[in-house]
Amino acid sequence: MKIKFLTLFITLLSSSFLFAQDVNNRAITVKELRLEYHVNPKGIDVLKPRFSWVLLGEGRGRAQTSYRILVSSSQKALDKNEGDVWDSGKTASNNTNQIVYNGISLTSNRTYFWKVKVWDESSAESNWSQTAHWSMGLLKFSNWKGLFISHDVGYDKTDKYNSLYLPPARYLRKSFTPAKKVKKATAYTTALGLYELRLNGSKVGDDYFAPGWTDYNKRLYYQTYDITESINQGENVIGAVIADGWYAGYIGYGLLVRLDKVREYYGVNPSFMGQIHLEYQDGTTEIIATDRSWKSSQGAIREADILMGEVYDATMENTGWDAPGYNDVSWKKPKVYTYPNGELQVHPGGLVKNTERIRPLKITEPEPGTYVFDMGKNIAGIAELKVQGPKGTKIQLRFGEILKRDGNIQTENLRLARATDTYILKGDGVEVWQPKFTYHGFQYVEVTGFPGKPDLDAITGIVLSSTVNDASTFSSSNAMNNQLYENIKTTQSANFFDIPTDCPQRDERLGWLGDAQTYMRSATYNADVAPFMTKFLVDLDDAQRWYGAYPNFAPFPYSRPAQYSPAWMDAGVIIPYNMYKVYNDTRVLEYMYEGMEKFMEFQADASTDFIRPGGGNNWGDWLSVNETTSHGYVGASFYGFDAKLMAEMAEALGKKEDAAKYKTLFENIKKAFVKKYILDTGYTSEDTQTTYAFALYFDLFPEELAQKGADRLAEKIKKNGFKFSTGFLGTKHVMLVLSQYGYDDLAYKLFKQTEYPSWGYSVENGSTSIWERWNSYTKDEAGNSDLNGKMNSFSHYAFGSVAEWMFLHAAGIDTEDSGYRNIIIKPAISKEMDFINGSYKSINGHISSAWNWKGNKLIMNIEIPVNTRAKVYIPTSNVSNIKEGNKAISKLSEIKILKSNSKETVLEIGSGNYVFSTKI
Ligand code: RAM
Repeated sequence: MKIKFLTLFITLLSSSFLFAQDVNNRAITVKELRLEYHVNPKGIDVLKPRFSWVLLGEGRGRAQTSYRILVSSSQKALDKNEGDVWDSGKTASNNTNQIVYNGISLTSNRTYFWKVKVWDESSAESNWSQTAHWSMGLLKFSNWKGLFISHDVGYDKTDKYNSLYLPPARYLRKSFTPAKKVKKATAYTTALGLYELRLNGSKVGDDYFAPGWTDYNKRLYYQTYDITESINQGENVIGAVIADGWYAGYIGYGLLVRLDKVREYYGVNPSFMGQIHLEYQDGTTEIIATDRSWKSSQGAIREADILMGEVYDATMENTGWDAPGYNDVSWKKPKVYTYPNGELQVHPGGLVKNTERIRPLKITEPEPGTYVFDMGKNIAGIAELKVQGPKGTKIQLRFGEILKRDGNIQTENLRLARATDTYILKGDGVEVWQPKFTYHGFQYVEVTGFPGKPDLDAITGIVLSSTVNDASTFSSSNAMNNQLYENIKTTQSANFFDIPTDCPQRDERLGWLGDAQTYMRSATYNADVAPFMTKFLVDLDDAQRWYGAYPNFAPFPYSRPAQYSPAWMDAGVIIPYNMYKVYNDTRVLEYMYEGMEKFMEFQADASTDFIRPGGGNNWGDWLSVNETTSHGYVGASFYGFDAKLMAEMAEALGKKEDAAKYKTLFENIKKAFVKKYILDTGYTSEDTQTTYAFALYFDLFPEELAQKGADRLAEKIKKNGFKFSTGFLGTKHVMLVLSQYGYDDLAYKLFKQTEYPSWGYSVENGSTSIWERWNSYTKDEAGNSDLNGKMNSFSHYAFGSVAEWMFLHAAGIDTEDSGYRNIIIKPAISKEMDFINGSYKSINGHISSAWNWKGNKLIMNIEIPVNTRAKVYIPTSNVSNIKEGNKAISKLSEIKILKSNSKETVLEIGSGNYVFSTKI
């Protein structure tokens, strides 16, 4: 009896164990915890930060019905499930992002620990997530003790247009000895200019180009570094190397066009400010702040300028200057500078990092002693030099994107960016050197002065970027298009450099807004650009002109009047809108709203009867070929688009009256626009490809004429040999509109085109990046043509805006609402491709959409993340013909048939993996 009972007990136990396991398999797991879009950010200053996470779970139709967030002051408390800082309690909500912290007020210099659990669709509770953490920066003025310190290096400015002024870097150091045993040490540092923080002989952190570019008159970002591990119990040395950077150095085309100021747009002398917080084990604290007791000197960096390059004389190194035991008697007292008006804040985006190290493919020697290293792709960054040779040997590095026919690098298109680095050897074994305060756009590195013959180890490509392109994958049956996708990512990486620059190589590198707005949605598919763009919108808001226009680029360091342009200034509305659409971010809309309203007023003021004229510097559909769209048309159509987006954003913010106001404005603009530009035949009055693309995409065509307009666009493209006549603005809109109006086949023809002008033309000419112009280069001209030497960049992301179409249409991944909670899977299925595979890591999780043909059978592989739903468009009217796996869809309760018409069948599905097939 006893034994029987025991067996029964064991059976029960094991079956309940099995059952539990089954439940466990189905349990949702919570991953990718983020705060303000960052993983475990150090030193934030958002007082009500936002949480997000991603859910994983087996099966289909999985969802979150509630969550509970715990925030604790220590890991210990969190482990005991004590939310002593915030316990959200079980909160009925399906939100997994943009969840606003609502606990006690957060304190300077504190670390917080958090975790989250969720309840699923059947109220089953998940495990706690792993612990995440963040720390707060220095939030109050009274927390700051540091002074801005540096020293002057006088110079003669009289010949500013004909000679470069490139001052040496300044070095600052301070020796200190902690009084007691250190529990935690944190550095809060910044500079007007650029700085590298050093501690006990090493660089602190892995940032480049700190503290980033802002309008320094309005704000300056500081960095927070946890330096606990590097602090010694005895002597320590904290140091900083500082250079001009964007603050005091050459920026953009100022020198080229001989602006009144060619450098020093924000200030003359770079200076450093910061402090170290030492928390001792006994609970007491000490602060080591920049002050007059620091020491200041010069060193090996003789010149350092973003555009011009760096000169490093290793014979002038103050060996050991940033480590204990150094004698600094010859160093001077620093000078103290005042920081004028701006705020001291935390960089919302994160700084530039080294995202990849590249070994060169080969070395050529076009002339004796001139070695050209081919890095294999056109990147932004620097070259690390490794060399051994006699003291005083001078090596020069120059950079080019293409080669001339004779094998030498072409530098003409760099214009006045000298882009030259020099290293002078100390002659002390193997020397490895990287510049700190310059960067270049290049595929080729020219090395001269090298002692002996260099091998491939002599140069390493250090790719620098603010973002990592890991949000998507894309492949198709057309190899050229796959290379195009790589080229787009390479160029995005090269230009997402603290701000979205137009190009990384010549004397420009400015945050050009026409480029940025046209590319914004594409950028979101390739990388998580939410933090990067949050920062850039601050720049954009800061750069808004007093009269309401957004400028041509941001930050805007030049003091020129009327610097705005239709389709460039509209970035002030289009970029925030996309932040909302893609990341469900309404906070950024709130931040921008007042400025956007002012911008709308500026436009209203400039308009007559709801037609906004060209005005400002109007570049129209910049770099279009063979067709010109009038500036008036660009101005008027973008005004309509702005009104439409403003209505949607006002709605998202719950501003009902404003939403109605902008809806009415849009209708009025549309009426006026139709009257002026759309003919009864369905043609536009200008009849260019771009005019159709704008009017249709911006919803400015009368409904009854829209299809006719699209037909005319298609006809024009066919007549043009399946080629574009569009520029920066028109191109992507042509693609989007063709797919919207039933011309997927035609869109693929353009996508696959290899004749000029097309993307394929650049790929076939060996490009590894996106060019500024449709015809930037041809193999025949091989870098020798006039065009190649003038305004011509081989790393300009604007034409890469086709990525938007590749994901929205070719792969068919879109969001119906904001933030991909309600997903649309509507691939552009066409016989022009055998297959397309696309995936995208949205803020709500991983989405993938792949389709291929097996004869006449269409197969669609789809993955929808937990807690989201999708509408899937299958291009057949025959519902009974659609299978999922090997079952008819009508047999599967988790698949809802929403509608079916002559064109397509629309299904609704929940999370999970699906394989649909149908005969077409
Ligand atoms: C060029 C820039 C940019 C473009 C403007 C109009 O110099 O490179 O790409 O937006 O001009």
